[in-house]
Amino acid sequence: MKENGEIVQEYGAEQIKVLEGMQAVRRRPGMYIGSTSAHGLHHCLYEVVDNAVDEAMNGFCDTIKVTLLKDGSASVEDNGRGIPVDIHPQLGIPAVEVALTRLHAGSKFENGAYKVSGGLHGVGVSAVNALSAFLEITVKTDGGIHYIKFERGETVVPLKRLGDTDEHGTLVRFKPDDSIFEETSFDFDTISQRLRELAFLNKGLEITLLDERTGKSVVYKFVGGIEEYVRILNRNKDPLHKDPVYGATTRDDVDIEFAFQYNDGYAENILSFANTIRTTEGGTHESGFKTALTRVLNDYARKTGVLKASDSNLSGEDIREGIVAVISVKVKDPQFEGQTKTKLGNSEVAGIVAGAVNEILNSYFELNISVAKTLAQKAVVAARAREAARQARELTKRKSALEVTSLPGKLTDCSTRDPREAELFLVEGDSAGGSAKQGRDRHFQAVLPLRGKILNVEKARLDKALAHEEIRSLITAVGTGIGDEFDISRLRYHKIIIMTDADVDGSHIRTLLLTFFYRFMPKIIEGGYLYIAEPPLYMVKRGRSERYLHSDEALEQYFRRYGREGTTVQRYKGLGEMDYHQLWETTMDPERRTLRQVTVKDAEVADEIFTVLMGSKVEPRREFIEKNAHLVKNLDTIA
Ligand code: 0RA
Repeated sequence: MKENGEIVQEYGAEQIKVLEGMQAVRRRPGMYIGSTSAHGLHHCLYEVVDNAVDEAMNGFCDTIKVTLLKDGSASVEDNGRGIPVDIHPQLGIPAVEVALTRLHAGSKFENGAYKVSGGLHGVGVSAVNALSAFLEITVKTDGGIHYIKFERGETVVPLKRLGDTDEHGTLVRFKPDDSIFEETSFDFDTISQRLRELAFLNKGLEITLLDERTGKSVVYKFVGGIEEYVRILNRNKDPLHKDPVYGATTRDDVDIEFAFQYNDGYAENILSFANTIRTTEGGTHESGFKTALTRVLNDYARKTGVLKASDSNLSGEDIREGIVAVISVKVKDPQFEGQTKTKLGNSEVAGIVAGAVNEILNSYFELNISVAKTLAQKAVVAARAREAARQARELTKRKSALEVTSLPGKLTDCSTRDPREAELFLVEGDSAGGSAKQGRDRHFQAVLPLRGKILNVEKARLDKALAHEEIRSLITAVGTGIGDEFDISRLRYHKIIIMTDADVDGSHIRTLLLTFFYRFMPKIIEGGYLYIAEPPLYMVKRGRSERYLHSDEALEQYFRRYGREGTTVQRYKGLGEMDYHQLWETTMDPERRTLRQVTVKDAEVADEIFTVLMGSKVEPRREFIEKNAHLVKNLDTIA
């Protein structure tokens, strides 16, 4: 052992090293906190918050309060055990001082007892201390209230005992040094969002944000954790299954937690986190999750015959259509890679996560067969739609290469070349098509007849429909192309009007067309270019007067008002029953017709009806129709 004198000398050397460390941080702050912009500023606050969150993650605290003060400082208070204040055996100074003045101090805040540090990139709170005009800590622990203060990382008030308490917790308050930071004003919304995320990732943890500069405050607490997060992300969507699928486990020292729920949309929304840090670039945890999901659903689809032996596997993309998922892992030594250091690089994590998720999902789907079925079927529909889109693109590409501007032969075009005044009528059947052609105003009204073949929506899948010449003609006539080539500026008509019979076949073709536009040209609907013509159901004649009526209710009302006597009622079963003159008067003349603009909601409803109706399985179709009789009826009468 060394003699006393030598220890003092070493202590001095140690002190110099500490000061040099703090100065190094101040000289090159970017190396520690990324930048000295607003980003770096908030990074500092998160570093302090993460220490409190670690305490919560380890089960020692359940409340954190973040305060933005008027003097530009910020404080973070937790009700954890309190940062240790006992004297460090080797260094002879309080542990709290060691933690705040030694870079990567004592491995207490990065590794060691802290199995998983939320600390952003492990810079530690000492770097924050170095970059603060002042940083003070009040610790309640071991029966006492303790206080220590630093300026620019140097101890200015050594740890002292202020009084007694039987409470415990830590309060850290710091003011970023304005000679270091270009931006020194904390942003409420930015911080609020991060705290909300942390609250989701740590179920039950209550996090309060109070802005004393404005009086604004918010409290986050999610007892349901990431499962609740998924529900909230799907709040304005229509989920395909009631409860999110949830799993949590620890495997090979990796904590894994995931939740997902599908909606009836087409987007993929996966949020992944590693050690509570949002990994926007994904990484090994995310790919492990995806691998397992793809594997399990493919196995399921094969086992149950949703996929035939001759079908190729469902792709990951198809399987993830409509998913909302949150994946959170905690690993010992996270490696962050990528452009923005938001990609988890630890290679072993992929296999660990895949294995764990695989197991959990297999047993989940064994117990929840209906969810598995729904998801597998949804993926099959996605696969078909994707393939159909690809084929249609090929076809239109090939076509346009051969005959550059040639329009389909079936199209009777209008003479105007101004899309803003041009209208395209999609007419069911050749005979109605004939009337429409005769009755139209040829200056601005074009007619494209669609033949009955594609009427049988139940048997004709969307991909089959796309193989139809009519649908290809439609794509060419509209002018925009579909899928990746879609270009709204090439839209040839600003009103595309579906004109079909008011019967079951008419409703089927509407369903098909709405679904088609919704899936392949959604911007046509979003832009308000798609309409449905509403032809009359009846013509009532009395003497020389003729009245067109659009519904049974209108007919009843007519009888109530005028009586039945002397009237003859003609019921139109199809557009073909009207002569061209009547068709113009009742359904095509802008002055007299009724058009209904198609909304995205209409199209979504149609899409769901289509999805179920086209299914080859009788049982789900029957179930669906029974369950949604009102929707189907609605679609038959209004759409
Ligand atoms: C006990 C031990 C350790 C840290 C803490 C408590 C602790 C640290 C912070 C930071 C903010 N709030 C806190 N609350 C408690 C050191 C690690 C160890 O030696 O286990």
